[in-house]
Amino acid sequence: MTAISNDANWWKTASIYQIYPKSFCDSGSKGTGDIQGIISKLDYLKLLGADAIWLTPVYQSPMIDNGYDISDYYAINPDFGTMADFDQLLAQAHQRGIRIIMDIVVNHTSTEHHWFQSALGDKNSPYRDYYIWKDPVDGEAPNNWQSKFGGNAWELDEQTGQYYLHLFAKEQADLNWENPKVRGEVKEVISFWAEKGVDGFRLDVINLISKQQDFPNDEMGDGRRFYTDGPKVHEYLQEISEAVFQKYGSVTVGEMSSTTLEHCQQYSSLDNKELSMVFNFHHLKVDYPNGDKWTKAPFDFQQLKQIFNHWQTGLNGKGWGALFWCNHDQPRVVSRLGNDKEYRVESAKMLAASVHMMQGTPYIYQGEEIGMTNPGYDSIEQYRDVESTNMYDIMVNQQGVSHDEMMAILAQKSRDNSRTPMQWSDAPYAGFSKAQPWLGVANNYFEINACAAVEDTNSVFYFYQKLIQLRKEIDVITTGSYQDLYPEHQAVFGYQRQSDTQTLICLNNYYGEEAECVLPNGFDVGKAKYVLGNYDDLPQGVTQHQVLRPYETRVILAERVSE
Ligand code: TEU
Repeated sequence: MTAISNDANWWKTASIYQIYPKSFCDSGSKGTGDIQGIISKLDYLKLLGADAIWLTPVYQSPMIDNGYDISDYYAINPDFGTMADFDQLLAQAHQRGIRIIMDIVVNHTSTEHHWFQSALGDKNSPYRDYYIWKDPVDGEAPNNWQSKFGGNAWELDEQTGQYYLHLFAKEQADLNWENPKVRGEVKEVISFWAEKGVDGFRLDVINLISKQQDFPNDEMGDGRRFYTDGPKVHEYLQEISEAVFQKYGSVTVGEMSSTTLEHCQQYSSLDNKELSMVFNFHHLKVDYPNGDKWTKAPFDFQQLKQIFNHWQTGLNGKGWGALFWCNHDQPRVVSRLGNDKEYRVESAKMLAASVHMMQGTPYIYQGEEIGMTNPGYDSIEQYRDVESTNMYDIMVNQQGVSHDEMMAILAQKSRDNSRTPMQWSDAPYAGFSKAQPWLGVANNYFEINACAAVEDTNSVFYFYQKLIQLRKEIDVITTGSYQDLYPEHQAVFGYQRQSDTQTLICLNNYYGEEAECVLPNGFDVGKAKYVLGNYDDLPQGVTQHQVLRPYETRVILAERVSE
């Protein structure tokens, strides 16, 4: 048995593995994953070296948004199993030294939640004020705020003539955090899971909880500036943190939609008054030209480097960030920024090293560790995601975008790209289930699967394993400052991490042709050594002049030896 360490800062050298249960492993033949399936794969996660699992929502839910629409915070969705299964998962993970982080969705609830069911149609319901209701303006929605999933963000309650706010699907009603009773309920929910022994929480879109209370029309945009990092968000987070997170010593990661560095410095400030760390998404908008996700576009490499530089230097010594490329809302990174054909293995490893050698806590999304790709769906019937199907309807049926154009956009941008079943083996349905899965498996599972990866010492899997180990062995990865070495370079993303005793350089060629760069003048190559690479024939000594092969990554360490 591996004991769970009691170091309060364990998460600063940890790597966290994200599980999307519906697509992870089906212990039976339902075609959807479940908790017993997760339990059966804990040894695999142990072999990888994961310190913790972030489990996306497994609560009772009508699954309009795959669990991000919670109808009961205290119950497990029977599709995933029972509370006893959950308790078993927690115990079995802890036995292996793996912690569990639960996903908490408290910006909104499902409209099937009993609070909303009572509030709907009844202005006198004790739960009416749990949600945000407004009268129509000139017979229309109260303002022009847009739902993140397309269309106006207000839905009419015909019986009372008032509208409720939903920043996501209309089945996800926003909670009214101004109401102290709502904040009380949130504390109770989180305490319930903390009492069970859960180690931490990932807080869904938590920087959207405080809305500007006059709910103005947005003449310049979709309304987000009136509720993103809103007026009382820090106050509310401090309140929850003091009442729950600090009491239980929970690690917390806030998902921050369209946030700023200044706010994130405060959300994750080192005095731990709000959250342990933050996810921001700016580096994943480099293929959204002019902020528009719904268009097919190459990524902007220079912008990517600038964004990392901004966040790495800006959080150092002030706050803490999550490091990641992939999650259940993002396309597969090897298809997005790498080359998922000729250089799939090389580019998957290079992309992994480029973020894992930064400061922060890395998150690995299921399948990323074996270099899973986008599935390349070519028919709209293959998509399940509410955002994708809504956007198809809006863009094709209402805005006149052609079907073919939209299919190309979805193949690049849809959230279903990452939600395809985990590829465990070359058995039917990739060994994910004995039955037809709820979402089609990518047809490359014969070659790309966990069994094959575990058997091949050169696989992407063992590269991730090594990255996880290096973070534990080399202090500068956690503590060092960050400097972008070649901000203008057209192909190389190279940065230096520096502490009093160590210098680490991470060089990454983001393209399919050879690229050259020169190590900084002050860097003593004589004292340096390669600690990691994605080609198996690294040159002997480190040289000042570096020639990187297609998608090559090299990690170089120099230590100051005391005389
Ligand atoms: O996502 C929040 C969010 O705003 C985005 O990731 C969003 O899904 C994407 O930008 C749309 O283009 C979180 C969850 O991770 C996501 O799965 C949920 O659908 C969403 O909140 C609502 O709970």
